[in-house]
Order: sequence, then structure tokens, then C-alpha cells
Amino acid sequence: MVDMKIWTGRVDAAEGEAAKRWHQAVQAMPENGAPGIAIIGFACDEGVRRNQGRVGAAAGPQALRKALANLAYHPTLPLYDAGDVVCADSDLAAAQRRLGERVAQVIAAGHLPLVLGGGHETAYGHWLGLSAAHPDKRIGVVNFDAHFDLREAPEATSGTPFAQIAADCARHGRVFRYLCLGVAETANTQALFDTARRLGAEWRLDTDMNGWQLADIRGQLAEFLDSVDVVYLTIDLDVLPAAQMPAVSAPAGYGVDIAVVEALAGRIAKSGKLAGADLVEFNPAFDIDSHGAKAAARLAWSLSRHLRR
Ligand SMILES: [Mn+2]
Repeated sequence: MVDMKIWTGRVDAAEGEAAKRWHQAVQAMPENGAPGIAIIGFACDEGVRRNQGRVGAAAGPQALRKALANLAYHPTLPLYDAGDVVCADSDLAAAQRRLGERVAQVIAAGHLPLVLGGGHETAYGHWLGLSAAHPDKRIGVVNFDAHFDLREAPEATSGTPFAQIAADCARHGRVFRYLCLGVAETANTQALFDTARRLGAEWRLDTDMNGWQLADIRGQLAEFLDSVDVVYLTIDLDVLPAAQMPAVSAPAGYGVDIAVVEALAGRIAKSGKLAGADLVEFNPAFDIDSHGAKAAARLAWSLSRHLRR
């Protein structure tokens, strides 16, 4: 059962049907609904804890729903809430498997999964669902992130998901296509750049992700999109400047402006190739007057506006 109580907010009844907000548009995931956007929460910060980060992202999904609830509703695909997958114990692998199953379910029902993390360990669970749903497709991973998250570690963390995806691809004879946008040299050791090179990853540094470089970035993104069948879009909110996104484990001293992230994510949503999207690492414990919640909700809202089926 999906708990819909969080979806409340202002009601502008005097202004009629067109005055709706998200809380009036989002429905509990139905058995048989028209193709839409299915919100799945991944209430988990076990990956962040293992990665020696600041925990609290498990509270992200509910905080983000709350921030989305009062945003003005403009026509989108139908919006569904498919509930949360919870990592209640420290069994991260089991929680990631459950997330993968939920993602595969909503895709089988004809919907697009929009996953609200959780730490970036969300990505490996999301990938399990996407790869099961698209066994014969070339899946490109576009990650907006200050970090490669390609760590080699004895156990899975929020810093390992794309190394796990690469290993999964190698095991199953799939091509690993990974574009990481917003990488900070200050936050990734040379060893991680070496790993990225070895795995054939593509990236752009945060310093190459400014508004005046947008034409160039769009060209690189278009080439990447052309080279794959479907795209998994993952937005680590720590890609944003700390002033725009204080509510993460690792706020960015430089960061990529939200206007650039939104423009590029919109391109991906409009490409017709988007198979699933997530926003991760939102940690309401470190928010300042809901600034981070508003920025994160804005990105989720804008993705929904650009999606066409
Ligand atoms: Mn990350």
C-alpha cells in the first residue's frame, strides 16, 4: 500500500481545474493505469554510511515528495507514486535487488521510473531493474556528479555503483557506456581518473560545464545519446554548487549550475530514449530553509515536463 498522506498542500479551489498542484495530480500507483511517470523512493543511506559520508539520505524520498507536493502542476504524463523501497537493516545488496524489482515492475506496467534516493547506491539497484527490463539494448548511463563513483572497494557503497555496473556489463557481455558530467578534480584522485580511462568512460570536468560551454556540452551529449539505445539518467545532487544544494553528504565548492543541469537533463528527457531517471544523495538534515529541497524538486519537476512518450 502506498501512503499518500504526504501529498498535501495549498488548494486554489476558486481558480478552477487548471489551478492544480502536484499533490492534486499524483495518484497512488494503480493496477492498470495509462503510461505515466512512477515515483519510487529508495529510503537508504547504508551506502553513504559505508562510504564514510554524512548519513540522512534515507529521509530523502519523503522530503522530496513534500517539496514536490506544492509545485504548480502543468500537463505531464500521469504521475504515480509507487511507494518506497526501504533498506531497514544493513543488507544493502538485498535492498538494491528489491529496488531493481520495483523498477522492472513499473517498466513492465508501461511507466517510466523516477527514483528518489537514497545515497548513490540507488544507482546500482536502479540499474538492476533497467538491465532486466532491457536485456538486449545498449543502455547508456549519464551521471551528473562531482564524483565518478567508480571506487574499488571490498563492499558496495555509495561510491561504487558505476564500478558495479561496469562489472555487471562485463559479466553479461553488455557494453558499458558511461558519461559522467561535472567531475571535480578536487574530489576524485588520479587513481579514479585512471579507472575511468580503463573502463572507457567519458566525462566532463565541472570547469567545462558552465553556461557559456553549453553548445559544446550538447554536442558531446548528442553523440553519446546517438551511440546507445536507451538512457539511464542519474543526478547526484552534489553536482550542484553548495549554495544551491547544501543538503548532501558532500557539498561542492564549485559545482555545476542548476540551469545547466536542467537544460541538459531536459535534452535527455526529450530524446525519447530515457528509460529511467533518479535524483540521489538528498539529505534533508543538512538543508538550509529548504533551499536544497526546492532545487531538487525543481529538477524532478522539470524532467516530468519534458517527458514525452
Ligand atoms: Mn555520486
